[in-house]
Amino acid sequence: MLCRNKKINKEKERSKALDATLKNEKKKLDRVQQILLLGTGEAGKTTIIKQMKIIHINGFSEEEKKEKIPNIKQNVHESIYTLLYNMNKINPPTTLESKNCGLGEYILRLGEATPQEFTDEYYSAVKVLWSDSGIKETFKRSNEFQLIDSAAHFLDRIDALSNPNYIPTVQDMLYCRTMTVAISKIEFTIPYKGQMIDFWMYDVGGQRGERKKWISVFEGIGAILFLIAASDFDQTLREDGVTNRLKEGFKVFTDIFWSRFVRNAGKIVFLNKQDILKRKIESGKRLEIYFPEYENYDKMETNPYHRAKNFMRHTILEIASSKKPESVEFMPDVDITQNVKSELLFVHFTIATDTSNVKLVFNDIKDIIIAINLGNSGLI
Ligand SMILES: Nc1nc2c(ncn2[C@@H]2O[C@H](COP(=O)(O)OP(=O)(O)O)[C@@H](O)[C@H]2O)c(=O)[nH]1
Ligand SMILES: [Mg+2]
Repeated sequence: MLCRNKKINKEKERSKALDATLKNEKKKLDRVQQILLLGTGEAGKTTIIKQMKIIHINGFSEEEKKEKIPNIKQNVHESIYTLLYNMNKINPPTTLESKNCGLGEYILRLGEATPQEFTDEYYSAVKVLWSDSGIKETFKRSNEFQLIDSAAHFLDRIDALSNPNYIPTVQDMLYCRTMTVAISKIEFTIPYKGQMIDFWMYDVGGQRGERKKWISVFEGIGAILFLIAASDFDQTLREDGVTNRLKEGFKVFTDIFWSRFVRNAGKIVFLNKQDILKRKIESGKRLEIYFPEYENYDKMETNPYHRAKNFMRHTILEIASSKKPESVEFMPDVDITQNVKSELLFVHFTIATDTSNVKLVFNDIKDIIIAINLGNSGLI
């Protein structure tokens, strides 16, 4: 516990220092394209930052990859523990094949915290359990509890991870989930029309408790990249286990879109996790259960996945063209709403874990960001 507090304090200090640096460097900002990543927890913000490092900087060194091994192991344990723990919590409950009950009890006995040591016995138990029909059934119903998105990726790779010489692949680095609590920044340079343009991209925590910090980074921001996990439509928030995650994503976007602090910023929405959305819709999950208005949306579209993703884009455009809200959630007592130029809004469908997809989309939006920035500074 002590260590944890220390870590948070350290991160607070770093966040404060970054704030101070920002103020000092204010003069330089006009020439830099600043992008702020926003969105609810687990929408994919930190994954986009990792992609910028892969695409525009130098990717991950062997050292950086090795440093992530404890986090990856944590993802493995959290995944298998959560699946087992929830088998008799969901209604109707699921059960392990009787031959695997002992292995299930062994993992549950280790507790929620990541074990100190990952033994051969541990790895083989996880491997057997991951192929158990009861666990498979529980995994299919993982929208009924809180399971990290990287669960299937790492549980499928248990053989590779158990090798003592294991070095994470780039894909492992992209899937590794760690919660962001401070504000961090990545800088990169892109050639544009014969000159080099500097970009600063900021990553923030997305959980409810983290959003108060967002306002401290608004000043001078040229573009907001707002991430919504489109696949979240049948899941509830990790923070309360009740609120629909996608509805929360739309609600927070509404607050940001209408905030006067980002009046002149370009607003780009990534409807992310399209791979998971497609899989869910094609496996028969029904959007109308959570969004009744979907029932009557574009009945002419015969491809169910296209219909679902278009509905989400439609919802975003509706938010941007309807009346401004009374107040916004992260500043409840202040009227910070305003009239927004909706021509500054762009919507993309993305898969943040897919480097070639992010490369294409980013190439598209960088021109928009530069154009908006030049427009704001009166240069065009
Ligand atoms: N399959 C899939 N997983 C994604 C995608 N985007 C993010 N993830 C995973 O979702 C989890 C949460 O992403 P993260 O970037 O940490 O979200 P943040 O809380 O917004 O920073 C990570 O395990 C990512 O690897 C996506 O488009 N598809
Ligand atoms: Mg994050």
